[in-house]
Amino acid sequence: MANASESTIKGELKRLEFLVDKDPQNYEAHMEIAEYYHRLENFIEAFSWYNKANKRFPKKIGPYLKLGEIFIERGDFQEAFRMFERATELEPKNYLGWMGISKVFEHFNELDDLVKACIVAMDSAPENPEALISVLQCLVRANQLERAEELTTKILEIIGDDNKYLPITNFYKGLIELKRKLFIKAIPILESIPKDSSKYPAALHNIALAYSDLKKFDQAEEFFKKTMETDVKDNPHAWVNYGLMLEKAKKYENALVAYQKANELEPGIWPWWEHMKAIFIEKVSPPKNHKNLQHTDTKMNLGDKEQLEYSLYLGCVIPNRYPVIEAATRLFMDELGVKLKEMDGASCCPAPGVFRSFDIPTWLTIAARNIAIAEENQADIITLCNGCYGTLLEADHKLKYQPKKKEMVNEHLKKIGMEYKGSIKVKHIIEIMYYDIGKDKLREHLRRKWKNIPVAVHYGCHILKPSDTKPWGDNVSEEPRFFDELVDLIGLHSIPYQDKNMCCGAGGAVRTAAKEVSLDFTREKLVNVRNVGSQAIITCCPFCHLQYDLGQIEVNNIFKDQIEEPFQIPVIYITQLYDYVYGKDPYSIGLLRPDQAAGTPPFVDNTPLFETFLD
Ligand code: 9S8
Ligand code: 9S8
Ligand code: COM
Repeated sequence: MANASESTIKGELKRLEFLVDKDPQNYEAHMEIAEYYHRLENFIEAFSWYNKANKRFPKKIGPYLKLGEIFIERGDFQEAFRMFERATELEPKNYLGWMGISKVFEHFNELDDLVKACIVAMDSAPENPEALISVLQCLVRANQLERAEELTTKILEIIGDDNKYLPITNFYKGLIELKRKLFIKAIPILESIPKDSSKYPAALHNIALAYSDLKKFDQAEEFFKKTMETDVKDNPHAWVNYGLMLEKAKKYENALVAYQKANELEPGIWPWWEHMKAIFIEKVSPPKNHKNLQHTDTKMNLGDKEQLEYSLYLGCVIPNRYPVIEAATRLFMDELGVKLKEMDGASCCPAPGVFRSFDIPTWLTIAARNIAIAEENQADIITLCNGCYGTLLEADHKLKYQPKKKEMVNEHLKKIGMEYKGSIKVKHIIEIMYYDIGKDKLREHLRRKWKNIPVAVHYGCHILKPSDTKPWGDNVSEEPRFFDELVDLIGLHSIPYQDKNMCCGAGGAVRTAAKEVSLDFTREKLVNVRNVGSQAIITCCPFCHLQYDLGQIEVNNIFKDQIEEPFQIPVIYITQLYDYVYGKDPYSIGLLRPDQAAGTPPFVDNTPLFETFLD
């Protein structure tokens, strides 16, 4: 049969070529020939015919669009852009040109430009459902969920109830809710996608993910099984997703099979299956020299300067509640060749929102004692917590510039044989990453990137305010970017959300004194973060971290009736985020939990971060 149709095509091609020979001005014949070759995947011939058409009919938009498509297929996005740009110059109202341009922006991850191109495309074909659906797809990819939602409403109005575009429109509607982590809302929409729709397999897969996030593992498994009866079975990401779900369901043997399948399809896609096997199946501790745990010995190239070295100040929350932040940070610094000196005998900083609010001399003296310990180390302080940073930096500043205060604290410190000199600086880990290590160095150690997923960066209060003693530059504190830049650097996409600089709710002793009030802040922040489809919250303060992670569970209980669905937004500390892209094992850095022991972080499951929605 194939041969028969092939020979018909050959005949057809002969006839068309004859037409062109007879009349070189026959544009349609040129394009038909090219399309035949294109369909036969004979790109060279297709390209040469489109090119010929383009040269002979420079005012026609068709060849530009087709050449653009071929360039994209070949991965030459620069050339593709040139073609589509020319097409939009010829016909500014042709949505295909704008969609082509948007594909190029999507490839280069230029999300703002992508959205702009989509909007022009949308305005160019306001009543054409096919065009609008391409725009919809692109808005969902760019994570413009509110815009995308408006567009689905518009498309549904245009097409009515009974239309071939209904399933695909509903599919994106479901995907929008899924990205918002509104699983209970997403499932019925996705379930309405009929079997004969091209989106059916992706819908099955996404339903499986939703059930997995809802911890309804039986249903999740049922849908994964159905998914794997479709073409999705050749998608390695889908097998990783399947494995992650089985692992959560504690079906480790089956998870192993799924991971192996994923790695067969794409070597190295989920290298941690060996580790999972050791922990859960063989019940031995994972091999120490596991390849993902090995770190490079690259030392910082600091020119004449010596190796970077800091006094590690841990504060209270990390050792008591989130020791995994310490582990992740030590691994991170070790990878970069940064030396950390211990601060033996350090106490609470003391917390700015608590001690400073009650008694400044006491606050200052305790802070001075901590700084003096680091002075004995002769190494600047690295703080991993905004509150500790707030206290130690502020106290250091006061003591350096107000001699009377320095005298006062040293009188006290003398009694224990200590002295505050003012010989070192107090720094925050974000400051050290941004200024001392620098983006170039941070980039050098990358072994993988995060998928381009939208995340919400939370700065927290004490890293920004009071701004006069902070190192971020004039007027930065109102609209800071430095932390977002560090997050974007490793592949993620930090997205804006409402009241981004608002307090997480924990600080200033509010969590201790008025838990519900503090959690109400957190609830509001979580709503804002979820609305824009953020897949995680990134922190640089263990107290904020605790408030979002453990606090999220508390919000889900206390505000059950006010929130649409329970929140499930993973919370990641900055060094955990980096360790993962530096190839560290997710179990060792607390992203995945080796046992499900209640009462240990993370309280919100991080697995969804590694999952991929199919669209
Ligand atoms: S230490 Fe005691 S309570 Fe806390 S973590 Fe940060 S702030 Fe300083
Ligand atoms: S936000 Fe307001 S005060 Fe704070 S820094 Fe950390 S915790 Fe959350
Ligand atoms: C917040 C510290 S990190 S405090 O509660 O404001 O002191």
